Amino acid sequence: MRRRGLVTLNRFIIEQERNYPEATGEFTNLVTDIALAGKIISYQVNKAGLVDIIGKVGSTNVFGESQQKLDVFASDLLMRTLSFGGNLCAMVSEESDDLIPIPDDYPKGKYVCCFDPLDGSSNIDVGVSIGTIFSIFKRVTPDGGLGTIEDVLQPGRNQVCAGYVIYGSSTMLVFSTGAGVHGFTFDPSYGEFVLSNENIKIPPRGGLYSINEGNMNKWEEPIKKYVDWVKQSDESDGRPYSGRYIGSLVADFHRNMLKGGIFLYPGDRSKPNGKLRLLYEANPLAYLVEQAGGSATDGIKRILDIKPDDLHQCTPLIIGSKDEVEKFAGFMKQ
Ligand code: AFP
Repeated sequence: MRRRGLVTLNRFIIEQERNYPEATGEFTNLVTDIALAGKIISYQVNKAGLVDIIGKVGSTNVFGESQQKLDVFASDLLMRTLSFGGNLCAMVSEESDDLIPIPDDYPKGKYVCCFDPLDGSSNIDVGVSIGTIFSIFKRVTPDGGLGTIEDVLQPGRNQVCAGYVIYGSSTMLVFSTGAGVHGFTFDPSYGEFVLSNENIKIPPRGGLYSINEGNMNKWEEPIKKYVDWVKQSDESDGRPYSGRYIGSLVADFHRNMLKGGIFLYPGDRSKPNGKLRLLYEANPLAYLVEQAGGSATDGIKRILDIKPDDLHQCTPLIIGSKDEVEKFAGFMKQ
C-alpha cells in the first residue's frame, strides 16, 4: 500500500470532501475553526497551573454551578471563533442559557453548533484530562436568516458531524462526519493536528466499567444488580470488570472507546434524567460511538432517537461497547 505520509487535519478533510462534489468548503472552514479554538484552549489548559487563570469568577451557569475562568474563556473563544466564519446560523453553549445568535453584521450559514466548551471543568485545578465536545446539525429553517430553536432541537441522528478535543497527556481531536471516527494528535512543534488514529473501532466487548458508585444508594434496583454483576468472577466473560472513573466525560469516553468498556451515568431517585446534557454531551458522543461500532442508550432507548424539547435537557447515558450496552439493557428489562 502507498504511504500517505503526514496527514494534517486540513488535508484529511479536503481528501474526504473530494468524495462530495456538491461540497462548498463551508464545512471544512467550520471544522478548521473548531480545531483552531481547540489549539488555543489546549495552550491555556496547559498553563493553567502557572498563571492566575483558574478559580471561580463568581458567576453561575444555567445549572446553578459556579463557573471557573477557563470555562468562560473557552466558551467566549468558541463563540467568537465560530460566529464570524459565516458557516453557522446559531450556537448553543453549556455556559449560556439561551440560543446564541450570530451577530447582525455577519453572514448566516447553514449549520448550527452545540458545544460544551470545557467539560469536566471541576478537574481543571487538579491536572486531570478535560475536553471540548461539539455537535453540528444542518439547519432546518430556510437559509439566510438567523437560526431558531427548531434548528437545534433535532434528534441526534440528524447530526452531520460530532467530535471532541481532549486535553490530556497529549491534545487530540476526534471527530466523525458520518464516514468513520478519526483521531488527530496535536503536534505543538509545528502547531498542527496530525492523523494518528484512522477509523477508530470500539471493541465489541470490554472489561472496563465507569460509573460514579457514590450514587449507589439512589439507584434503582436494575442498576444496582448490574453493577453487582460486573464485579462477580466469571472467567467465561472476563468478569470481574475493572472499575475506571475519572469524572471527566471526554476522558472516560475516550479511554473506553480505545480499550472497550461501558460508561454509565444513569438517572437516580433525585435526578431521574441523570446529570449529562443531551445536546452537547450525550448526542455527540452517541454519534461517535455508533460510527465506531458501539452503542449509546438512555438505558432503553437509543440516544440518537431522542427528540429534544429543551436546550439544556439531561438524559441518562449508557455508552460504550455494543455487547456491554446490550447486556445492561437486559438488566433494565428484567
Ligand atoms: P464538571 O464539568 O462539573 O466537572 O462535570 C463533569 C461532568 O459533566 C462529566 O464530564 C462527568 O462525566 C460527570 O459530570 C461527572 O459527574 P459526577 O461528579 O456526578 O460523577
